[in-house]
Amino acid sequence: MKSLLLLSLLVLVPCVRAQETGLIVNSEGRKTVSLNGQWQVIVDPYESGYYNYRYQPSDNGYFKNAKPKSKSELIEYDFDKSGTLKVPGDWNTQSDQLFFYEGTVWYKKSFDYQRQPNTRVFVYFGGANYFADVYLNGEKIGEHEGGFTPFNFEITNRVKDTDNFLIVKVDNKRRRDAVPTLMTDWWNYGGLTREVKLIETPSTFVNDYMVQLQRGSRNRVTGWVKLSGDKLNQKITVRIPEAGVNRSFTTNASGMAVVDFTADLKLWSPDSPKLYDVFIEAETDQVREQVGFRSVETRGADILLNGRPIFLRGVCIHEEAPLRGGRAYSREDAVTLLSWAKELGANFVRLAHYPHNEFMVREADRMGIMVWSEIPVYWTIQWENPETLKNARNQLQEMIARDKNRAAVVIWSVANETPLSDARLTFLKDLVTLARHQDPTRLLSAAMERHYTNPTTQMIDDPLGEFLDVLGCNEYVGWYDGLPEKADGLEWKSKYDKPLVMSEFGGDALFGHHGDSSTRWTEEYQESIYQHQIAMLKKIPFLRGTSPWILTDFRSPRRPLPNIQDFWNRKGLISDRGEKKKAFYVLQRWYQEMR
Ligand code: GCB
Repeated sequence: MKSLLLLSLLVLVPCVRAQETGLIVNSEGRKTVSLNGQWQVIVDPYESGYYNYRYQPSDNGYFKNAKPKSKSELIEYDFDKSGTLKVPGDWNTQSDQLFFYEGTVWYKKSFDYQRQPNTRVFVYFGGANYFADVYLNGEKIGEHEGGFTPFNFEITNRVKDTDNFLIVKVDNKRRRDAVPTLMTDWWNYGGLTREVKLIETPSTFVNDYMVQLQRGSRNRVTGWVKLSGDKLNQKITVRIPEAGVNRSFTTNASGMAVVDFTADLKLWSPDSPKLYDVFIEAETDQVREQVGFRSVETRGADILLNGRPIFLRGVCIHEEAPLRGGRAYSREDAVTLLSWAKELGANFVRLAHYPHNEFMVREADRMGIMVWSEIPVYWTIQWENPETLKNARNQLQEMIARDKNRAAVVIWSVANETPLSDARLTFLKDLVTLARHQDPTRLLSAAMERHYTNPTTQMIDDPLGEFLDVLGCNEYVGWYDGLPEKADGLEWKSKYDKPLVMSEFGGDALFGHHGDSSTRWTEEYQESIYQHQIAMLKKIPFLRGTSPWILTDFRSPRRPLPNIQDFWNRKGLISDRGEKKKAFYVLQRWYQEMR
């Protein structure tokens, strides 16, 4: 019996990730102190605040925030006399000088903090692009790689009542071995791009939990609760008052309890995005969250939501702030973007090409929009480099850790348009296995490779398809691949009996630029692509979703064409100023027909 329990623990309690002792989720209802606002900054292109002139890490870097103690002491920096930048926010759109900058910027924020007895304090970053070294009061407290996932460090024994200074070195230099690698088609916005806050918890606290319907079930909730602290053995209760759930469990010596109960739940769906107040109560702590419950699975080529076949009427979105440009980071940004998606008739969004800020996913939960979320394993990363794999694994784990309780998220995707090779397959299979282990409830996908077997047949037989639940394909028939009419004679075939989501298609148009439908860059050309594409898509028997590229124009250094692109990818159905192009209405009409 004991070994059975242990076995089920091993199966059900996959892994508690990365930051074992830290807060993984940004739990609502906790005491938090925002560190958003203006931070003092020093731009440091040669990293002379980090390395000495022999290129060795210096003991007296800028993180010491030193001040001359006498009139003759030499100190060559001064945060207090340098400029400021707003956090959250990218640096590129806050200063003309930093628009194309890729390198290091040092951020400093001073604060006071009266910690209550028997509490713990964490400093929490929603995201920093790309590499962050974090120092408190002159001492290093941690570092983090990856531009799009949250991280936190405990500062309980370091924080003082007054005059703390938090310094973060943020470096967004691209690297060949990083994830993403050197080449992307989006702007490398640098900085503390998401919220920064202090979070206070009791000394033993609910570190993390997962409560979701078991895959394939519509009334059995399974998951786990994990405590962190020195009183790990506790009774914990999961309550969902509106559904009459009040169940208690006991955590084991490592603070872990398996949660498993049945409940009569009104299920979450785009038509009825029901969220319940869920209380996780331990003896020493409690958290409250809004959680929706829904099942998602596949059967042959069908995607089933709550047991019923559904078509994912979607659109791709970059984390580009609507109207003002720059990285999106706020609830308002999320509401604007997702409202446009709704207006289009979408019930689904593909959040490309990295995990977006948490507001996007939480608003999608509230608004009833299904989400595909992915990591920036994009194009040609270093498949054979174990450090690159480790990095990709970590980003995947952090993405799942943050959003695993969001009903809106139905698909995790592990890669985008990666070229076929054995090394790539081994790498991506590893990510698939990891994702399934960490979250057995969701569907897995990737935007895969496909190829022509003859001029009119597109074949999906990428070996990765065998390991995925949903096939994703990007195609640009009518833009990079022939003219729009080419779609008319195309037939799609698949080696797999699995649903296909056409995860990208489209073409560029500058809003307000008009001409006939064969003139590139006009709204009419883009409109024609959508017309021919839709006619083709309707004929694909195993198609179960579409997320054309893309909701709004977004910045890209690869797009210099003057007066048309001006460093914007113009494939948006909506311009960077919020103006809807003709193709928007073509897609809207199709999505309305399908409702
Ligand atoms: C793609 C990529 C996407 C690009 C897009 C384009 O296939 O996945 O990141 O932005 O094409 O516009 O070329």
